[in-house]
Amino acid sequence: MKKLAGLILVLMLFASTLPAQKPEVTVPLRFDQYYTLDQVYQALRALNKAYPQLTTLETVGPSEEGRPLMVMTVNNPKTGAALDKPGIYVDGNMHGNEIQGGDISLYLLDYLLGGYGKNPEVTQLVDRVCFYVVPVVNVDGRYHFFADANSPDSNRTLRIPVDDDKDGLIDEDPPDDLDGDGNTCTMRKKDPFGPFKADPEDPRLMVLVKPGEKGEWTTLGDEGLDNDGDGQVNEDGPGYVDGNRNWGFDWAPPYVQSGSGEYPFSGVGLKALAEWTMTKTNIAFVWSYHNNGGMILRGPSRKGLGEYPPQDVAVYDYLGKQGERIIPGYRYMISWKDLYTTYGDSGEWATQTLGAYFYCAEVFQGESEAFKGVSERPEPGSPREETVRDIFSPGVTDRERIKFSDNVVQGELYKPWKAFKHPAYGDIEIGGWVKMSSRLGAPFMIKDLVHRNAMAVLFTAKNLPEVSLEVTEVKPLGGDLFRVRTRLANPKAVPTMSYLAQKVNLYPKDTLKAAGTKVVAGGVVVDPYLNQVVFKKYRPDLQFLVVPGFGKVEHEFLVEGKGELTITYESRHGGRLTKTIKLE
Ligand SMILES: [Ca+2]
Ligand SMILES: [Ca+2]
Ligand SMILES: [Ca+2]
Ligand SMILES: [Ca+2]
Ligand SMILES: [Zn+2]
Repeated sequence: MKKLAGLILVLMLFASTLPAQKPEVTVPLRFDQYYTLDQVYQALRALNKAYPQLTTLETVGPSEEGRPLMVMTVNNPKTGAALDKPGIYVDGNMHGNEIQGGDISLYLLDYLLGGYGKNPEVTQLVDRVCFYVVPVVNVDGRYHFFADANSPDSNRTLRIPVDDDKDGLIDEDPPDDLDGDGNTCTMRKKDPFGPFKADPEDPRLMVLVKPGEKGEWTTLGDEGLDNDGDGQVNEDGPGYVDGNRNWGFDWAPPYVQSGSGEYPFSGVGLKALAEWTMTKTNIAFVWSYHNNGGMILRGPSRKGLGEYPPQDVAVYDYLGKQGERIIPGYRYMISWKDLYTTYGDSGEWATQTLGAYFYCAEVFQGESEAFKGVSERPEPGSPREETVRDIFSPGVTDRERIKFSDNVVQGELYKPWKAFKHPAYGDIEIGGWVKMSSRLGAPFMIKDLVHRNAMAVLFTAKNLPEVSLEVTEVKPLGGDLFRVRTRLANPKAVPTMSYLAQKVNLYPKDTLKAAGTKVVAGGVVVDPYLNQVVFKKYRPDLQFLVVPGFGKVEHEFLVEGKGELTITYESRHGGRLTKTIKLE
């Protein structure tokens, strides 16, 4: 008994020294902080447990470090099998430090599932469309971003060891958290010949000296030591295979583009995910979430691939412009032209291999952390506004950001410079922007970001093909002969097959099949008023077609014999429909 009391006392003492226990993740999910990888897993399990009838939680492949890559499918089996409905795929956090995609994915899931049966729009959408959601593609990256000391820009890639400096040692000299605060900030040293001086407006910031001006500071890169004593500091950190340069379409080797890996899909998690997506033949649209800059990007990712067919561009333009309205400040752009060229990215894989439409969203605008009153803001669209726009942080300067940090989040985003004795550099200072800054909005702004981005996904999901099959005419032509006309209509923006997929014959087109009685002729009605039909020479009972966005396609069958005629429409992205009529 005494022993037990002693044990309890020890446990109590131990407990009192632990940091406050984090509350378990519960449904509905909260969006007032970023989820760690472990919390993402907990959130997915909690959603699956709360909505078992609508969700399937699967593990795809293990990552480089053996972590599960989790995929949640939202489908209502009562309204049909997942593969018989148009599908939309959403992923996030392919780059380890670009974590918001994980939170957007969780918000999307929570919103769809929580709204099902309550909000008629959501209910209708969940009944009609299948959602595949992969909150975290780079699971090792998300884990390490939270667990390790980092800068806002570090820890981007997959955990595939690469000897960056070709010295025979692998990942031997990463950045080091010298002051143990969980960040790898910036190092600087007093230097009258340095290129920087203190910013006269805010001495915590530095500005470049003008020609002839005396310098004050030299920057020495990310916080760290020369761990291997080779005379270079932080020259070989963990990995460097970029998860968004290692996909299996239009891949290029590292001498063309750094980070592409030794061969396409050398990332084991990426490969497993790609294989999984290839079994989901109904994926008609893909959204992939990165940060930052406030962009909705479409391909092509490289000029040499050529512009997409104009009908596809029309779909992108329509949905992209709407995205700009749903997420104010975001710009709809073309990735190679308005951002930069990439080889082997997931977007071109989705477009050219899955035959889906694809947007990459670069979420978070630095502008949301500007420190400006309304009278200090240039008129939107004015020449003055255009000149302050930097592609990744439009309309915000470091002077504003540091004031935002000081006054809106009480200094949490910026570490004041502190003296440090460095074994190689001597007396230096360490300070600057912390890990959870710059690319990541302050936590109080998370909900706005995740909600608006999830609503942009919902708008595209609502615009997935919604095909109806109508028999518009059954006309006896005398004897046993009948003329049957059908109309397949789609009131939504996305066609049942992208024009790019049609152009390269990526997979068979949709089919319309008439069965039951003898089909003597069949073809597409090119002009219903002038009765112009282009008949198909062979197998008239089986028509190949695509139902366009905001459009229709009509067919005519001449059939012989009384009885039942069954017309079946089948499409990868447009679902499956059947109509049976009686000929008498
Ligand atoms: Ca090395
Ligand atoms: Ca540090
Ligand atoms: Ca070194
Ligand atoms: Ca180092
Ligand atoms: Zn990215």
